Amino acid sequence: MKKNRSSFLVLFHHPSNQKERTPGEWTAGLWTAGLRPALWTADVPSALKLLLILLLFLNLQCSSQNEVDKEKLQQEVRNEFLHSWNSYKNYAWGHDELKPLSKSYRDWHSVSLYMTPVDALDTMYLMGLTEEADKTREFIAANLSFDHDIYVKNFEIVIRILGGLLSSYQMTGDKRLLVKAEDLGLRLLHVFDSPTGLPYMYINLKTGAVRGAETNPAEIGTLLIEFGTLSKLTGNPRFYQKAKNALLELYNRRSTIGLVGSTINVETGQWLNKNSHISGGIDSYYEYLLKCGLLFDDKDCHTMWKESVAALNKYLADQRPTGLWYGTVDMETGKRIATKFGALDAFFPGMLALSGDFTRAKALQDSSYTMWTKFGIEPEEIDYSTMKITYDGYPLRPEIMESAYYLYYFKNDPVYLKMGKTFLKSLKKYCRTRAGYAALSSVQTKEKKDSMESFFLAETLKYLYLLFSPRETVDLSKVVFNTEAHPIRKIK
Ligand code: DMJ
Repeated sequence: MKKNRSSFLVLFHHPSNQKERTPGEWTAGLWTAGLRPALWTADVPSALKLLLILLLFLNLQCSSQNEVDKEKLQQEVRNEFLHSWNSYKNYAWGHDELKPLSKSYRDWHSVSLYMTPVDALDTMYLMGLTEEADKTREFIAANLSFDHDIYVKNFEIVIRILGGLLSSYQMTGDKRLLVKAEDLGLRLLHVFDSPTGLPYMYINLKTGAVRGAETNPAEIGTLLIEFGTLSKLTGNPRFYQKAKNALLELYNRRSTIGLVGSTINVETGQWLNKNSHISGGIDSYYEYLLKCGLLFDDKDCHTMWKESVAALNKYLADQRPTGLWYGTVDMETGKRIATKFGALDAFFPGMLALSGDFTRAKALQDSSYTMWTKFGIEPEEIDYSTMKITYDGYPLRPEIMESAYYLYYFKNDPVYLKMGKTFLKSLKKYCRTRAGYAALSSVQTKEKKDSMESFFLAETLKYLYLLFSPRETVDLSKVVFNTEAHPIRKIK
């Protein structure tokens, strides 16, 4: 147990920050490097001396305002995590989610699956909240059970619960988490029992009965990181095979121009909606093509990603005066149907960066940032041809922070730290409550909603924390994040 834990934490150490030189420091450096005495003793008229001193002072002021104190911001994010987590503990302990306005709770089903604790556990370890994490891990190990007669959404349970258990198992070596993950995986396997092998949307955890034949690429294609890792850790190849087969079956139903639609029937394999985009319902299908190639060195995934992203860049990418966007087109013809982009689409700059396409990644992140700053905080969806909101509301989503993290990780450009600072400031200004953080029902009125999704602790605050942390905190050559930000270590 100890061996596993220490080997994983190698990827999560916190060396002291290597300070970058800011313009302010360079100026101050000139003083210590001898400019000051030279200026002071030179034969310069007093008025000019005064002017130079004033300019120097203004420069220092300006620089310190632009400077981003990473360590301070990292601690600030950690404090906000603790504020949210303690509020969950005070008002919703043992339930799936905190309701921050009514100071109560919400369960997704008739019994709790401890969505928030399982989702938040690896964030605590990453933040160094070890004592709290260990207590939470004990609670999960003692209480989490899947032996319930409830229908769950396969996708959500896989990314939040299975992903959370696997990641925390890899971090701690606590076998009890792996046993639970395997139990869950075995219960979920029936989801693939369709005539095509494409998974149904819902499954009964006790009986294995399935329902929901009409589903989408994200729910089909966002399973392989978790199921594949389960195979590697348990030695049972079925998990990998079933999830990989589903991915291939979906990919093989792409159009002749290489795109997938929004809705498909898993029994007939027919497309029911042919709108193609990178938003909710499709987004993480593309994410997993890329990441499964990286995590498992799976050549099929590499090929599927390369061909898919080429089609996305050719048909969905839309360069406008307002910036680069990715809109909606018909999957068969490539004809543009809508000019919509939203909070969920904001994951894509991160994927472009992870795949090495920094030009598009930077441009698209700039567009996402415009969307955030135009309204003070990002709306769920805008029409980028008019820059008007088409879907109000902000459910505390992480994608824009996720992309800032990847871009900063690879490019080390302080502009992404400044973006992060803005995100944190807006979150605190508009979403913070006395009991945790609340979603917004409208980003225009800033009216709050009684909801704090578990991904706020699993993803939003984790990516913000990592953005301000030393680069080495997570080694992206050894670790891949699942779509719920659970770090999964490559297994040889
Ligand atoms: C999370 O559950 C996951 O990131 C998923 O891929 C998309 N939606 C939410 C966050 O916005």
